[in-house]
Amino acid sequence: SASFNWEDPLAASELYTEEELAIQDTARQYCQERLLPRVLDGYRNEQYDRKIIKEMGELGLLGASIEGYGCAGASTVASGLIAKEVERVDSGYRSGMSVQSSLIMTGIYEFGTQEQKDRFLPELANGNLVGCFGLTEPNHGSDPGSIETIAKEHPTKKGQYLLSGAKTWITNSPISDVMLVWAKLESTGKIRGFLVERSKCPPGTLETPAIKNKNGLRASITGMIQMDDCPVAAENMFPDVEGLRGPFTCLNSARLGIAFGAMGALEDSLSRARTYALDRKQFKGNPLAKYQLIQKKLADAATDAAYGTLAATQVARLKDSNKLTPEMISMVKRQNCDRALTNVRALQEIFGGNAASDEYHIGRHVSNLFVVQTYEGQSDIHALILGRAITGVQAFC
Ligand code: TGC
Ligand code: FAD
Repeated sequence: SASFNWEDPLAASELYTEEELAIQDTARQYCQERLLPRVLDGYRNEQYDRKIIKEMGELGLLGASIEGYGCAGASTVASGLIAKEVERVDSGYRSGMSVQSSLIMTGIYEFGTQEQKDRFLPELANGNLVGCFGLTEPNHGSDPGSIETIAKEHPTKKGQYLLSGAKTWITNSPISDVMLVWAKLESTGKIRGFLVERSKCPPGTLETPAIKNKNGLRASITGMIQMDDCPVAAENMFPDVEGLRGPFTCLNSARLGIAFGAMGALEDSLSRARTYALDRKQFKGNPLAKYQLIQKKLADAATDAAYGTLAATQVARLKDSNKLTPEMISMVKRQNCDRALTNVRALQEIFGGNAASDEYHIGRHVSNLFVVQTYEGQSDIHALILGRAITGVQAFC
């Protein structure tokens, strides 16, 4: 007969295929054995080890739902479960992976020429190359339609563009070999995607300084992309896609990964809070877990983690059966990030003063989840996307 499993209360695992469960197991083993032991050091010292991308590539975790090019060709659910396992350790590690898998690899796979796919995808899949995605600018975050980075045709060299402008808050940029930069074509004013290769940029045309002293996502590396007449061959431009459909298609994939990932961070926090509440005794030798107010925090977190996982799984299945709409992704990205952040903040209280020590890990999840709720469309922006779909009236401006 069935028994209640607090770690999977609504039996989400029943919805996964054997292959998906095997991929989740591989990811969990790697994350717990190889990433968890590094995370405190990485977070304390703001150090991201580039080897992590290579290790993930060797295990087939990068671009896992892409067919061919050395990728696993797994389901969207399997990709989501990978994100969940990585973020169970740290949102920053999931971030570095999301940018590689969902943002740049998906962009090339969906919109690249055959030559671009052949040249970049296998090397991004095995982690030999590190990539990033440059959309946000110092003056334009939630409103990427207003970006100012410009691509103009080279005045003398045919088949070459010169990119100028600045991108900021770009995950992986300081260590990237190839950057997917979104810029407006001077001649048309339309947004286009360019694959900027660091090795082909003459000195002084490209800088990618790191943004230091973050108070969240410290185990990932974040920086700027500063371009000053940076030459990019026309063969490195996506040939057809114009406007925001390009970057948003990549974001659809990454946002769904975040909806799974945030549930990993929440589940890890729940598990740690439960252990702490059973061990820690206050008032006549009772464990904290005996008190009703503590139990409510655990019940709330377990409920939201279970609901969020099921919802993300449903959206991923709809994606694989071509029944997805972007609003579905907005709904699960927003809800899962909001619920993860709210619950993790409540669970943090269970640790009392010890929550202030990073060795209990809970404070790290809280700080990370604030960023996760903000990037790839802050929660209120996703509320407006949903509001527009519900009413037919847009409220952005
Ligand atoms: P809007 O008029 O809504 O749309 C413009 C064009 O884009 C198309 N489109 C989509 N296409 C595919 N998927 C989607 N989800 C799409 N959403 C819109 C749309 O059909 C239209 O196409 P066309 O051909 O008619 O031109 O555009 P808007 O300017 O009104 O957009 C407003 C808003 C708020 C929805 C949008 O700008 C938005 O989502 N803002 C949030 C910005 C954001 O998410 N930035 C993310 C930066 S990357 C990042 O954070 C990576 S962190 C990674 C990590 O470290 O893990
Ligand atoms: P703003 O757009 O200035 O928004 C500030 C606040 O105002 C938000 O709460 C927002 O919801 C609200 N707001 C804005 N407009 C409206 C409105 N019309 N109605 C109501 N409220 C509104 N970007 C990339 O391109 N690539 C990356 O790899 C990347 N990685 C990141 C990593 C980190 C660690 C961080 C912190 C950010 C990263 N970003 C990246 C940038 C991220 O996507 C943006 O920070 C995010 O989209 C929000 O933009 P903003 O910071 O400019 O905030």
